[in-house]
Amino acid sequence: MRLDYLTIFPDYLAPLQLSLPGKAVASGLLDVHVHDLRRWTHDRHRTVDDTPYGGGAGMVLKPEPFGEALDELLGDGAEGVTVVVTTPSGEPFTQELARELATRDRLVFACGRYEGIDQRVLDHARTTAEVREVSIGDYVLNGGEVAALAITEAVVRLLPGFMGNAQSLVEESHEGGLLEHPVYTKPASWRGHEVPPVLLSGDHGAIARWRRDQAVRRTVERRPDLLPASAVTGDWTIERAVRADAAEILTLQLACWVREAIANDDLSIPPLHEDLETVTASLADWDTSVVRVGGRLVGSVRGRLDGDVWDIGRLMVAPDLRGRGLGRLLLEHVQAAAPAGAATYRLFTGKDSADNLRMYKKAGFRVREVLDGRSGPAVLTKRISGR
Ligand code: 97T
Repeated sequence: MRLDYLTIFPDYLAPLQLSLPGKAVASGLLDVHVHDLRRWTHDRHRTVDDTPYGGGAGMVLKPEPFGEALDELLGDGAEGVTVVVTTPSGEPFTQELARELATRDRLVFACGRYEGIDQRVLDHARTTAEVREVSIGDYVLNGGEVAALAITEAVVRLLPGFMGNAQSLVEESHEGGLLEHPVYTKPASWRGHEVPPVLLSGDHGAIARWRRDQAVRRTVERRPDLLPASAVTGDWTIERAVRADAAEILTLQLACWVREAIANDDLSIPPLHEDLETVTASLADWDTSVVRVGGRLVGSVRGRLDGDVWDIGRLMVAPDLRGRGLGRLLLEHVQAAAPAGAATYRLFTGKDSADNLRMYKKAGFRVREVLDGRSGPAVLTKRISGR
């Protein structure tokens, strides 16, 4: 595979000559070329950037140097070549994309700096080669060089013949799967910390179960976004509540609003003081939905019309299933249930319920007022689009 890099800081790419890529170069597997973008400038100051049209801060990399560089590197036949433009606004770099790039004959990395590269460079390159704008994560770098290095390492280790990549099949479990379980080696006791005894038991079934459990726990804790929707809720259903649901709704309601009461330092909130009769009666006054997982009631929400306002309330999710999008799902569901006469959604939440407020704001709700002076709940509203 041939790799080209266009950069105004060629020294930044020195690591390519070292260690693993370096060995792959020595073995003839890789052909690496780092180019100083200024080679394709013609003025005395070797200018590569200019101010943005339309104004604004920062500088934009001029089209001419990149254009001439790509003309030279791509020639007219760019079959099998992918131009990789590293940019914070690119598609996310993943193991899947690494595998795709590893199938190409050549990669040409265009490392951006400043506010980016004149868009026409990419538009023009697309007329002859495949162009991928790629981001390595949601954070800001000074330039694309480090991103290009990260992409290079992930791609090169997948190339057939790259040292020790026979195990790569195993490692690809990362994509879409669970995070890895923790690992330990000798000694069994170190500075007062013990290796979990199950790993010393010789019981391979127990070890496999423990590792799987650890992997799931880590994933739930650190990367709930990796969990498939089915893992969020197993086999879930969302249905209109019936009278027989009242007791379970009350139980979940008490569990959820104790948390609310603590977060807002207020034990007087109504959901904590209702009895079964009140909840049962409310099912007649409100359009209430419940989510069940494997038969268990784990979430609920309700809505009802007040003039042209669709009041949303009692959005609750079982404590062990928080952070997996179930609340958002219920909120979507109850909004979709608003009848034709509704023009605005309205809901209440504790003014100090940070997680709730964040979710509602993300869904487009805005705080209108805080009732009862400082202490009361916040009222949030959102216009129903097109009404
Ligand atoms: O932040 C950047 C600045 C320039 C070029 C690339 C990046 C970047 O790429 N992935 C994340 C950030």
